[in-house]
Amino acid sequence: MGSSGAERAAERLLLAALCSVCQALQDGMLFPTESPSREVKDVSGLWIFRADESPERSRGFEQQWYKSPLAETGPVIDMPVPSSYNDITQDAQIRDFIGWVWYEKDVWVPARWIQDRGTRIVLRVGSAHYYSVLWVNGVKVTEHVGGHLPFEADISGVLRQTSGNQCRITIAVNNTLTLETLPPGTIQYMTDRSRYPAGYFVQNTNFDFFNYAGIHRPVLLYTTPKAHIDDITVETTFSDNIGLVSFNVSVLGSSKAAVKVTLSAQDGRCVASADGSRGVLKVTDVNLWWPYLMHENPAYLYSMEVQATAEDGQTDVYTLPVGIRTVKVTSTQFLINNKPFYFHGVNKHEDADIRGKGFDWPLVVKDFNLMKWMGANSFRTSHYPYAEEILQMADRHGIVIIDECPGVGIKDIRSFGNVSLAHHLTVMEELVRRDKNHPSVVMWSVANEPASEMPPAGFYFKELVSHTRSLDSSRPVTYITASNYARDLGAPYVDVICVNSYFSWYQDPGHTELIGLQLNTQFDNWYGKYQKPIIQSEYGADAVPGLHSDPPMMFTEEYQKTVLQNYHNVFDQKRKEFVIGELIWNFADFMTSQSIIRVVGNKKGIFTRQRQPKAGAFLLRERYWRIANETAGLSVSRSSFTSKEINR
Ligand code: GCB
Repeated sequence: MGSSGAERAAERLLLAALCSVCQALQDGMLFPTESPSREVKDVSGLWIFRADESPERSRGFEQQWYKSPLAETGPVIDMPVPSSYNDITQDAQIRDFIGWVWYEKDVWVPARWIQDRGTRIVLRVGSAHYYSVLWVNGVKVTEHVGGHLPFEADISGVLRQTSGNQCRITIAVNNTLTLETLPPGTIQYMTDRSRYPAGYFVQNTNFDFFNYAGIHRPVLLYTTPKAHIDDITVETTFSDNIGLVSFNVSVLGSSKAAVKVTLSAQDGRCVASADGSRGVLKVTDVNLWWPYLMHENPAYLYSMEVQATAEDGQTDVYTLPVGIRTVKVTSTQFLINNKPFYFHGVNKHEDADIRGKGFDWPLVVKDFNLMKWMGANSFRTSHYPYAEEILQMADRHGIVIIDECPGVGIKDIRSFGNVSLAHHLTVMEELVRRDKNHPSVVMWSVANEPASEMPPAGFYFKELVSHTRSLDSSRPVTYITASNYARDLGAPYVDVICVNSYFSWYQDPGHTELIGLQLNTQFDNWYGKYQKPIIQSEYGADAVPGLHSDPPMMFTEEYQKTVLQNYHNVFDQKRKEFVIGELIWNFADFMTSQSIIRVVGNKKGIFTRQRQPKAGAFLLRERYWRIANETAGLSVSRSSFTSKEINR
C-alpha cells in the first residue's frame, strides 16, 4: 500500500477518533505534568487522620469536621499519603474499620498562583477508596464515587475567596461497599444479641483481596492557564513505513484558541506537525511501539507537544508520549502491529506490606524489574485500574496491559440492576478517558468472574461491552469468566475469551494428574462454542514459601511447580491453535480478608509479598524466555535484555 492507502487509513482513523470523542465524559483527565505553562506541587506526605468511630459514622458530618482544623475536633493521628490506613497502626479497629475516615493537611500555595488571575489551580487525588468528599478551607469542592481512578476540582475561586495562600485540605473517605458500588458488597447488621453487641455489623464482599482503604495515590496541586488543554485523544495506525497519529484536542476556557501539535522523535527531531485541534499526523519511516521481547528496539515513544494559544496570547503547553501501534483480533490470534502476540505474563495486585494499596515507586520499579527478569511481556490489572504511573512505566518498557475495571465479585442478582449498570458504564468512561492514550493498554476488561450465568448478565454485558466499544473502537473488549461455558451469557459479546480455572486446587484438590484432561476439555468447549481466541487469564496454586514435599503436596513449592508444569503442557499444544496467552495467578502473594482458606493472605504468588522468588518463579522464567525466543522471531538473550536501558 502506498500513500493513498495511508490516506484512506488516516480518514478512517480520524472518523473513529471523532466518534469516540463525542461520547466520552465531558471533561478530560490528563495526567498532571509540568510544562512551560504548568506547575505541579505534590502535597502527599504526612497528613493527619481521624476515623469517625461514632455508631452511625456520621459525627464528622454532623459536627462539620471540615469547618475547623481536624485536631480541634478530637484526637488525630499521623497518616502517610499515599497509603492504605489499615496496616499503619497497631490498632485492629483501624485495620478493619468500615465507614468514614477524615484526612487533613495544611499546605502553602505559591503566592503567584493566587495573585495571577489567569492561573487556574487544580486539586487532584490520584485515587481514594471508595467514596470521597473534598473541602478546601472548609468549602466543599467536589465528591467522587469509586476507588482506583482520579478525581479533581478547580479550586482557584475558593482559594482566592478564602484565606489566601493558606490552604487546608480536608478529605473524608468512606470504604463502605454496597450492592451498587464497584466492587459490590453488603453491610450486614448482626441482630442476635446473644452473640453480637448492639449495632454490630460486618462488610461482606465476594472478592479475594483485602478491602484496603484510604488515599491510595498522590495528592497534587497543579496549575494551568485559564484557557487550557482539557483533553487529548490520540489513535494510531500505520501503513507500510508511514505511521499515522490522529489527534483530537479539547480546549476549555477559550472558544477560539489556536492549537498547534508537534510530534518529535526520541532524538528530539520534529517528525510531523499540524495546526488545528484535530487532524492526522503522518510519520515517515515510523518507529513502531513494540512489546518487550518482540523487537530489538521495543517501546518506542514519540513525544507529542500540544500548544493552545488563547485570544489573550497565553499559551498552554502539554506533552504526551505517543506510541504508534495497532491491535487486532482474529478468530485465533491477537495481533500487535499485524504480528501474532502471545501473552506470557502475570496477574498483579497493588499490594504490599504496611502501605497496602498505597502507591510506592520502589515497589513499582522492583516489580517491573522482576517482570523483565522473568521474561513476562504482559500483565492484567486484576482487579481494578492501577496507578497511571504504572501504565507510564509499561509504555516505556513495552509491557502489554489488559486494563481491568473494578467490576469484581458481581455475584448477587441485585448487582445487575439499572443503577449498578449505570455506575459501571460511568466507571468504564472514567477508565477509558484516563487510559486511552497508553500504547501499552491493548484490551479493556469490564469485569472479573461475574455471575455471568444469571439471566440479567446477557443484557448487562451486551450494554457494557458495546458502550466500551463506543468509547474506544481501537481496542478489543473482554471480561474474565470462570463460569461454565455452556451457561455463560456474556461471552457472545466479547472479542477474546478470558478464562480462569484452578484444576487440582479448588476442583479435585491434590490431583494434578487430572489437569491435562480437564484443561483440554475447557479449551475445546470454549473454542467449539465461540470460535474466539482464548487467554488462560488465571491459573495457579498456593505455595507457602519454604514448605517442601516430594511427591508434591498442596501448599508446597513443589506442588505449585507441578500444577504450573501440567498447565504448560496443554498451553504448548493449544497455543499452536487458538490459545493466545497465559497469565499466572499471581505475580506475588497478597493480603486477603481473614478466612479459613487463607493463611495471612493468598499465597499463589510466584514471588512472596516481599518480592522474593519461590521455585515457581524460576520455572516461569525458563518458560517465558523460551517462548519469547520461539514466538518473537528474534534471538533474545536474557543478559542483553535485562541489562538494556530503556528508550528515554
Ligand atoms: C480467582 C479470582 C482471584 C482469586 C483467585 C484465588 O478466580 O479471580 O481474585 O484470588 O481466584 O486464588 O482464589
